[in-house]
Amino acid sequence: MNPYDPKTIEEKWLAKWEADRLFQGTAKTLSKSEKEKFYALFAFAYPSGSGLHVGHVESKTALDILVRFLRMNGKDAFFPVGWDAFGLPAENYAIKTGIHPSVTTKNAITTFRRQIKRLGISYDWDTETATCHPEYYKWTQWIFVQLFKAGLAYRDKGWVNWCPQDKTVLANEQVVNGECERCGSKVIQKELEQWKIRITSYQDELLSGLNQVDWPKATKTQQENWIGKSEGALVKFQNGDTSVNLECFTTRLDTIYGVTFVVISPEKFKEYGLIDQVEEKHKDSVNTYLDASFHKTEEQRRVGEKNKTGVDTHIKLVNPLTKEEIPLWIADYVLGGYGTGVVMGVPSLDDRDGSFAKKFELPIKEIETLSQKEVDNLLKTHSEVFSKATTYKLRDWLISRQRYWGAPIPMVFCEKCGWQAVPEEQLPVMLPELEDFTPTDDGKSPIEKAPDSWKYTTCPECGGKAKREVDTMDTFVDSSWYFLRYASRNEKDQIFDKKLTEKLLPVDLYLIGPEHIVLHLLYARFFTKFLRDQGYLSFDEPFMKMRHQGMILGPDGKKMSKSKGNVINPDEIVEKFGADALRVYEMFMGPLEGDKAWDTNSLVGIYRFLRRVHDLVLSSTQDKSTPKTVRKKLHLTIQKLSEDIPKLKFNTSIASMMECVNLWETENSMSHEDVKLFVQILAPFAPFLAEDLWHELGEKNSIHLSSWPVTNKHILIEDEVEIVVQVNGKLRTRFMIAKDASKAEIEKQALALFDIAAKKVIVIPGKLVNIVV
Ligand code: ANZ
Ligand code: ZN
Repeated sequence: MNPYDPKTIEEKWLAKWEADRLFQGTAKTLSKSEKEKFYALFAFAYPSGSGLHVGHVESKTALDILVRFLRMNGKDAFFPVGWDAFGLPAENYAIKTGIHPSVTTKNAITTFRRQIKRLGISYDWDTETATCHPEYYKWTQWIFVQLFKAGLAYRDKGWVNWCPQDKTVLANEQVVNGECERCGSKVIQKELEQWKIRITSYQDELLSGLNQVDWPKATKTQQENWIGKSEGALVKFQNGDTSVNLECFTTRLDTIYGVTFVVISPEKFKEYGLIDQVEEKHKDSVNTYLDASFHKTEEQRRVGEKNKTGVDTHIKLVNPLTKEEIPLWIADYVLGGYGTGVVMGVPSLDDRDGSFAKKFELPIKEIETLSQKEVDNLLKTHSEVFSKATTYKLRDWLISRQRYWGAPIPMVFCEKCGWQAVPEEQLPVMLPELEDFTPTDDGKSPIEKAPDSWKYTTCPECGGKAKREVDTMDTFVDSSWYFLRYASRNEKDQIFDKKLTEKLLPVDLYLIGPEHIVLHLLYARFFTKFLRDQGYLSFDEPFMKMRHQGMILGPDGKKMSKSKGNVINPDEIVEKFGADALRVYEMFMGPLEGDKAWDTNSLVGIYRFLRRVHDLVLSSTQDKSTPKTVRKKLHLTIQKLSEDIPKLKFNTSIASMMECVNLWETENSMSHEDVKLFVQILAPFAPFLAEDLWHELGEKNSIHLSSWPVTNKHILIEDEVEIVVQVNGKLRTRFMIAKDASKAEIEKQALALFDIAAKKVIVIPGKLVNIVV
C-alpha cells in the first residue's frame, strides 16, 4: 500500500480535471438543462499582489463544498469567478515603481488563479472575467450611458476630500485621521463638479425590497440605516420682514414650544446667500466660522460633536406658534446634506441642542410635549407653517474619480452642445496608455496627460470638436453588476443573453464577508432594479440569500497582518499537508460565521485523519461485511451531512465523519459498497483524496459526477441504541445494543471491549458507560 502522499495525488487529479474540463462551460449546458439551477456567488475579489490568504480559503472552500454537494444531488450549479481588478493599490504601486497597473494586475490574477485551482475550488473558469478588460468595461460604460439617457446620471457640485499639498482629490480611504495618506497634510473639503448617479430615485424600493430576501438581520439593518428614512415635519421660521425664510426638518413637532433658537448648517447658510442679511459688524466672525468649517471633513464634524462650535448671526427669527423672537446660529453639527440643513433647537429635550445651548448660554425652556392629537391638530390648523415630510439620509452616488486605473466615464464635452454620451457603437472608450500616473497639479485625473488624439474627438451631436471626460468611475460601479455578466460572459454584442439570464439569475446564495458591504450591496441592488426597468432583467433583487463567513485569525487570536508577523501562507500549508487537509481543517475550525484562530496542531490532526481514511480504504482489499454498529453510524453520518451541508454547517459534518471513521477503524471491517459510500460523502470536503480512493476502488468516472448516497432509514430505526464508552471520562469507542438491554448486559459488553481492570463502572442505559480505572 502506498503511503498517503497528498502532493502526488492532488497534482495528478488537478491535471486530469483540467484536461477533462470538469465543471467548465456550465452556462451553456445549464441553458439547455431541465434540472433545478443553483447560482452560488462568491464575493468579487481584488487580486492583490500578496496573493491568496487563508481567509479566502475558508470562504471559497465553504461554497465549493456546498456546490459539489448540490451537483451530487442532481442540481445544476453555476459557480463563476472573476476579478474586481481596477483600483487604487495597483495605481499607487505604479506611481511608486512606474510598473503599469495592467502588468501588476495581470500577474496578481495569474497567482490567484493558480492558487485557487490548486485548492480544488470547482469554479467554472469559462466565466472568468475582470473589470479592467475592455470587454468588461465596455459594458460598465454602456450602463453609464443608459443611466445618462434615463436622466439618472448628471453633473453636480459635490464636496470632495482635497489635499492642498498634493493638489489632488482623495478617496475616503486615502484620508487617515483627517490627513492625506501620502503627505500627511490636513485634508480639506472642496466643492467640485462631479458625475453623480441618482440612486435616491430608488430609495423606497431599496427599502421595501429587503422583505424579499433571506439575509442576516444585521446586514438588512445596515441597508435601512444607510437609506435612513425618517418621517417628521417641516416648520417655517421667518424674520420680522420675512426677508429670511427657513424651513427646519424635525421628527419632534411635539417639542415646538421648547424651541429657543434655530441652527443652520454652514453649507446652507452659504447656499442661501444669507451673509447679505448679517449686520456689517458681525460679518467677520461669521465668515471666519464658515471658512473654518469648510476645512473640516464630515468625519471631523461628527467627532467634534462633543465640543460643539458655532457662531451667532444676530439674525432674529420668530417661532411661528408662540411668536417669540429667537436667534439664528450657524453650527457645523448640523449637516448640510440632511433634512433641510436647518434645525429647530430644543435644548431642554435634545441632547445635542442642550450641550450647544449650555456652551453658548442660549435660553433653555422646560416644556410639556404635545400629544399626537395636538400635533395632528397643528398640522391641520396651521398648514401654512407646518407640513408633514419624509427625509432620507441616502445621497446620490458620486462616481467621478480623478484616478487612472478605472473605467473612463464615456462622456464628451462640446462647447456648443454641452455634455454628450459617447455613441454606443464607439464603446469601449479605451483607457489610454500612460507612463506617468500622478494627478495633475490642479487635481485633475492623470488621464489629462493623455495625448490630444485620445482627449479630443468629435461631438456626436454637431460633429464639432469635443473633449473627452478624463475622470474614471468609482470601482463600486464595476462591481455592481459583475454577477449579471458572469452568465453572459461570452456575449460580444450584447450585455446579457436573455435566455441565460432568465435561467441563471437571481443569485441563490451570496457568500461575502460582513465588512464594508453596505454600499456594494446597495449599488448592486440599485443597478438590478434600474436594468429591470430598462427591460433587461425580470427580477427585483439580485441576491436571494446571503451569508457571511467569519475571519481566520492568526495563531495569536489577532487579525492576520504582515506587521504582526502572524500571517499563515496557504501555499506553504498546501505544499506540506495538501489542499485537502487545508480545506478540511479550515472547515473544522468552527462555525463558518464565527472568527477562528489558526492552530497548526489541529491542522496536523486533520492531516492524520485523512491519512487514516486513506490507509483504511486501501487496506480494505477484501470485501468484508459491515458490522451493524458501523453500518448504522455510516447512515447516521450520511443523514447528518445531508442536513448540515445545505445549512453550511461544516464543522459538525466533519465531526460526524470522524466518529464514523473511529468506529470503522475499531471494527476494521466494511463492505466495498459501504466504503464507497463513505468516500462519496467525503468528496465535497476532500475532493482530491476522495477522487483517488474512488478510482482505487475500481470506479472509472469522476466521483464528483456520482450521486450523493441516500440515507437508509431502515437501518436507522432498528431497535438498537448506540452506547458511548468512556474510560476515565474520555471517549474511547461506541457500540450498538438492544434498546431494552439491562445495565448488567451493557456493562458486560463494554468491559469486553477493553483489557483493563475497572475500579468502577457507571452505566447510563441507552447512552453511556464510563469505566474508571
Ligand atoms: C427638534 C427636536 C427635538 C429634534 C428633540 C430631536 C429631538 P432623525 O431621526 O435622524 O431623522 N436634525 C434635522 N436635520 C438635521 C441636520 N441636517 N443635521 C443635524 N441634525 C438634524 O433626526 C431628526 C432630528 O435631527 C430632527 O428633529 C432634528 O432635531 C435633527 F427633542 O428637531 B429634531
Ligand atoms: Zn456639439
